[in-house]
Amino acid sequence: MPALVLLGAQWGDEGKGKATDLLGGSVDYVVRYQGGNNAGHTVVVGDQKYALHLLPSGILSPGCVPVIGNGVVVDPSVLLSELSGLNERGVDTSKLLISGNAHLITPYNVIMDKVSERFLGKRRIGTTGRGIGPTYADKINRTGIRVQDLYDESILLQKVEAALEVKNQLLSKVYNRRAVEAERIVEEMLVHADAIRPYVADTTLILNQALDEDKVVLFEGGQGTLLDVDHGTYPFVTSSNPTAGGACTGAGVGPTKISRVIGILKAYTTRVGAGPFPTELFDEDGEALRRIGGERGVTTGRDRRCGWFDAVIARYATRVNGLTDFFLTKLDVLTGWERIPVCVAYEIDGKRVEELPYNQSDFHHAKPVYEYLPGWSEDITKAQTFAELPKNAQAYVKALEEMSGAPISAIGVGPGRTETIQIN
Ligand code: 2SA
Ligand code: GDP
Ligand code: MG
Repeated sequence: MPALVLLGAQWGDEGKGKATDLLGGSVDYVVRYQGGNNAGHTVVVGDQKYALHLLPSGILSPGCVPVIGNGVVVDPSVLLSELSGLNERGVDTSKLLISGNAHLITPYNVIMDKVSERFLGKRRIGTTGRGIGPTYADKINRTGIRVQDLYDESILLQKVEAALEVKNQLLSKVYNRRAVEAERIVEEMLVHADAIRPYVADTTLILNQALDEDKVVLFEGGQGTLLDVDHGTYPFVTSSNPTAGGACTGAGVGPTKISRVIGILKAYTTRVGAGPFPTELFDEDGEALRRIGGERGVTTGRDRRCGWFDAVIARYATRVNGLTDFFLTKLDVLTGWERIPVCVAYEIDGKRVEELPYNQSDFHHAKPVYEYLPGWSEDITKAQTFAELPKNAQAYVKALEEMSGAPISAIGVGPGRTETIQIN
């Protein structure tokens, strides 16, 4: 099984960091293929907690080569501070590889993200304000700046000037902001060039050679399926493709190489930022999930919106990603409820709908149809096998598996590495 993809099956924050770290010991390369430092992946190793934003979670596994693929957007100053933070804690980061084709988040892209959100007011997306959307917009608009441009000063200046032509008009005439000077931007960007240079590589070539040698490559998604710019709840999405296909374009590896696609699935649902969320709770149950689950943004510190498990979304994730299996996370958070509602279908304009509607207005109107599963009160955080779970917890997992359309191969019962039940 040379190449596998691990991705979020809901709206992100399902526990991908922990899952990647778990597999880290048995893989040779861990590759981020989209997104940037909007991600917040938490890994708990013993009594140490790491919050990774841009770097792949595999960086914490000593035998593993961490790779930032061409599909990622890189903020150089964030990259270097994340690296030095890990170095201070004794983590070796010297094996990191960064694609020369990855796009750079420039200072003006961060400004554009923040001012456009402010300008949108009530209609804002609720972005992380890290410059992600404007950087991908520049990439598609062919006015982006790539990592390799840092090593050719005259080309860098020309590209920055071209990128600023329209942006400076927008900044001064629409957003009422000062225009940005190209020379100052170039100066600012070059400050980091030498420090990044040792990591820059032809990552597509390296990964394909590794696969030819039967090395194991894990592609780690950021955000989640419903935040995908093509398959998510557009426009309330991020600007990249966290879905499985994104791993191919974001790393330069063909789909024939991928033999396993794991969806990380939380035992309930959360979302950060604006947009539709059929099972969202506004009562004390939502508050309890947030408190017990520690549902707070790892990057921005925002409270996450919380709701019950939504099987329609899980089925959709199985379909659009071709999932082979799920890791179910945070089952322990549900301990203590007498009965647990699970959304099995939607009611839209009086009709029962089993599959996620492609029409945005239908999804906004979707009301959850709940089935109620019996809860459990025993502490499950020490369980190491499926048989050790209380009968009702076992039944909950089996019901979710049935509704979601792919087998569950691991269950998280706590944030630590060892708090995981492997099945088969
Ligand atoms: P952006 O900044 O352009 O990607 O924002 C667009 C939408 O994508 C959502 N988004 C996220 N949702 C969940 N988790 C993410 N990472 C952080 C975390 C989020 C945080 O791990 O907690 O700290 O707030 C993430 N990144 C982007 C975002 O909320 C917008 O809805
Ligand atoms: P990611 O973005 O998908 O990597 O997820 P985040 O790190 O943003 O959020 C997941 C949170 O849940 C982190 O605080 C993890 O430490 C924690 N976590 C992961 N798996 C489990 C689990 O099975 N049980 C509990 N209680 N916490 C978990
Ligand atoms: Mg996260």
